[in-house]
Amino acid sequence: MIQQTLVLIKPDGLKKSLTGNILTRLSETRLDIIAAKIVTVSRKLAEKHYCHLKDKPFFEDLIKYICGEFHKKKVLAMVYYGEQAIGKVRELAGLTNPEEAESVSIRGAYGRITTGGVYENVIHTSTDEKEAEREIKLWFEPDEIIADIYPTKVVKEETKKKIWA
Ligand code: IDP
Ligand code: MG
Repeated sequence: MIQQTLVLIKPDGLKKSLTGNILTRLSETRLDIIAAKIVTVSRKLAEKHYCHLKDKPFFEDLIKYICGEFHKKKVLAMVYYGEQAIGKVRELAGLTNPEEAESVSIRGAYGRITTGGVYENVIHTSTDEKEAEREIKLWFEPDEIIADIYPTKVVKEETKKKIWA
């Protein structure tokens, strides 16, 4: 089954200069990158992304973590596309808890649990097709993705936007 999945290299991954290593590991999957950008994560985007965890005791620290308060204020957001994309990337990423993740997985190799209890696990990947769709639509506009993965429509925009001067 052809799928797409959202992949984020989180602020700790960028701070620790792990981007190259992580992309090399991800290239083992032979999946295609169909979108990529560097994003400074707003609190609003972070809260929407992690809305399923809003009642957890670690939620506030998680929001600070993904917004880059503990590292650099940026993440690398990408969409990977191809056969069984979700499972392949999840498998390479490893378990959520970096101490339980296999040591050869990305999270097992590079993640840590802080003394404050945040799982700094360097990468996010979608869990299933429903989550992937919600997350990809949250992080990317249709024009930023080079494949037609979900239906789109054309609307006339009245809002102001910045262009090159
Ligand atoms: P996932 O990233 O493996 O899909 P989720 O349950 O969706 O795991 O959690 C999102 C993120 O929240 C995790 O990647 C991790 O950074 C953080 N997190 C999840 N569970 C815990 C926990 O029990 N303690 C601290 N941080 C957690
Ligand atoms: Mg998740």
